Formats: sequence, C-alpha cells, structure tokens
Amino acid sequence: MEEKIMSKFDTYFLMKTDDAIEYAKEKVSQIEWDADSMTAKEIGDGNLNYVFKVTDAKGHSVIIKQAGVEARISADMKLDTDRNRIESEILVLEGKLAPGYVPEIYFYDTVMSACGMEDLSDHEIMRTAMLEHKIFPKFADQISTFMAQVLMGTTDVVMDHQEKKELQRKFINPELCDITEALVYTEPYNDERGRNRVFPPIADFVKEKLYEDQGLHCEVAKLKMDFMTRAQSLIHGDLHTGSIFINEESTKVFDPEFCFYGPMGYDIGNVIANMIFAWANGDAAGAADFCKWVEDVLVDVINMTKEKMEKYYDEHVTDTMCRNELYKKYYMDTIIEDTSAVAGLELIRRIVGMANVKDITTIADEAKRARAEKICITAAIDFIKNRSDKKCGKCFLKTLKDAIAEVDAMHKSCCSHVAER
Ligand code: SR1
Ligand code: MG
Repeated sequence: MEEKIMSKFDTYFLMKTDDAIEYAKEKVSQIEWDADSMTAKEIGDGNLNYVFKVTDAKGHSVIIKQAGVEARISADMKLDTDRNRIESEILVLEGKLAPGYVPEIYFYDTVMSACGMEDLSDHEIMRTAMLEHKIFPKFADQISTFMAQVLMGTTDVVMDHQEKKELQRKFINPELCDITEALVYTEPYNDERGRNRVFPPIADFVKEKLYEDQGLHCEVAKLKMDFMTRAQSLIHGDLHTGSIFINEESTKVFDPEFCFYGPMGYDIGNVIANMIFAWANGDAAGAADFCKWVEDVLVDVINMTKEKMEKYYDEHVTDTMCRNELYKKYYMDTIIEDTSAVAGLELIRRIVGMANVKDITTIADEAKRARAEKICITAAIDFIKNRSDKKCGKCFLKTLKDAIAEVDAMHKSCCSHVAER
C-alpha cells in the first residue's frame, strides 16, 4: 500500500506569508518554482478573506486565497470556511458559461479552505482604478456579456429543471446570505445592531429619509423576502467594483463567495450602484470626462444586458410555456425592475451601513461628501419606490440627474433661509 506523505497542510490553520510560499510549492507543482527566490505578500483588502500573491524571480506567480473562520472586518462575525469551496466551484462554472471573464482556478483545497488562481497583475481592481478616474471603454460591453451569459444560462427557463435544482442545492449559501439579509436588507433602515456608520453631517437626513419612512420599510421588506425566496438564477451575490479586475482590454469577475440562487437583478443592480459611487467620487473631484463616461456606462449596462438577455432567451429557452413573447416581456421587465430596486438598496447600505466604499469615504471635503451621500440616498429611494417605472438605461440616468437637482435645490433653499435671517 502506498504510504501517504504527511504535510503541515493536512490540518486547517490560517496561513502567514511564509506558509503561503510552502503551500504554493506543494499545491501548484505544475509551476517549476525557483524555490530560493520565492516571496509572498498578503494583498487582500476585502472584508472577509486573506489573499497572498506568491512570486519568484523567474516571473512565475499565483494567487492563494484563504478563508478565515472569522471576517476580517469584524471578529464577531464567525463564518463557515466552506465558502472557499463555493467560490472555487462557481468560478469554474462561470468560466464555462462566460469563457475569459473569470480568473482560472488551478486548485481548491477543502482542508485549508484555500484555492490557487491565476495572477491577474496586468489588471487592476476596478474600484481602485476608478478612484484615479481611469476610463475603461469596453467595460459596459464586457460586463453585460458576462451577466447575460451566466445569469440567463443558470435559469429554469433555459436549464433542465432537475439539473438546475441540483445546482441550487450545491450552492446553497445560508451564512453569507444571512450577512446580506442583515447588511443590505435590514440594518440600513433601523440600525438594529448599532453597526451603522453614518457620516455625522447627514445624520438628520438619514433619520428622516431612511429610519422613519414606513412606506420605504414596506418596499424593502417585500424586496428582502424576494431575495430570500426567488431562486431565479445563480447570482454572484456581491458584484461591486471591488469584485472586478479590469484593464483597457479585459474585464474579469472574481470573489463570488456570496453566490447562490437568487434574483438576477441583484447582480445588475450592484454594478449600477457601484458605478454611481464612482460617479459621485469623480463629481466631487471635478473629473468631468470620467463622469460622462460613467453616465454612458449606466445607460449602456442596462440596455446591453437587456438586449443580450433577450437574445439569449430567444436562442436558448427550453421551457415550452416560457417560449411566449408576452411572458418574455414580463420576465425582462421584472429583471429591470429588480435591478432598479437593488441599485437603490446597495446605494443606501454602502452609505449608512457597516461596509462603506472608498469612492465616498475618501471625499475629503465635508460638504462635498455630504452632498454626494445625499445624492446617492435620494436616487436610491427613487430606484426602490418607483422601480416599476424603470424600463431602460435612460430611466436610470434620469434618476441620478433628478437626485442631483433635488439635493442642490434643497441646499439652495436652506442657504437662502440662512441668508434671510
Ligand atoms: C462582513 S462582509 C461586509 C460586506 O463585504 C462584502 O464584500 C459584502 O459586500 C458584504 O456585505
Ligand atoms: Mg468580496
């Protein structure tokens, strides 16, 4: 009988950089590592995991991502490390549905709850790049292709129903869904766990617009139950601009550990909201060309995703009852309506909730940041309350423009009151 060679990686522990080097040598043996020159750096800046970049002097490199038993953002948040398996398996599946749009996974390891993936150092994290107001002309086309192919390709209208249910079972993700249910669908409206981070100059605005509006709470409750019960599509579950690697030519989606079967507007709405944060940062900095590009992206992402989904629908729908033009229109309208609602939810939770975004928190001027936050919240409320009016890309841009006008008018009237006194 062959004797199993013992390894220090036979039992789970949280790796440090030296461990990551040894780990890469052992697990990524297809690379002929130059052992003496290998180095590792922890490069993770997300809220949950540890990410090591391991390189050698011969130009070899790999990314090792490991899940810890508690979130980086808060030691109180205990999490199942199985999320690393979920993430690795979904990336492999997404790579099949949308080739070239996700990093290649070399291996994953359910003992160390870690995976090894392609190093995308020729790309940048999109949020970071947009903080420098860089423009990516191919983004709308590429992200819409990714979303149309992955989201439509995993629905009941397209897939064999039993195979779909098997995927749904495999990717059930209760712990990470629980985080979203709390951080996106609950706490921004009541701060029930005292974890919200509200920028003090807008505290009164938040109280009136978010904490005290029962009508808004009712709409968010409807959306929360929908998120929890509508197993429409295998969604990424956290498709913000920190989950996207980008350069002028290419877009790669990563970090899908929140994936599960949910409403597909959740992903599209996240992209929209996070582009609005980028717009707000550019606007505060006076980056006019960048803002114009973001405005075009808002319109194009909605229109292109819708068009590509409609085409996918025509070409791939297998359910005979769903091969019906009226149902197709209803289906598409619902996706755009959900997209609008989720854009609103994400805008709100990143402004007042526990997990803020740098696009907003790095606006140094207090008045400009307050204005940016009020614009995001005002647009968000319209996206949620009037979601059924949103039919195309222009409607999304109009919501942003109307919010700017409303906030500026509020400010003007407030200033004129002060001047009158
Ligand atoms: C505790 S994790 C906080 C947030 O970071 C992730 O990226 C998700 O967006 C989550 O809501
Ligand atoms: Mg993440």
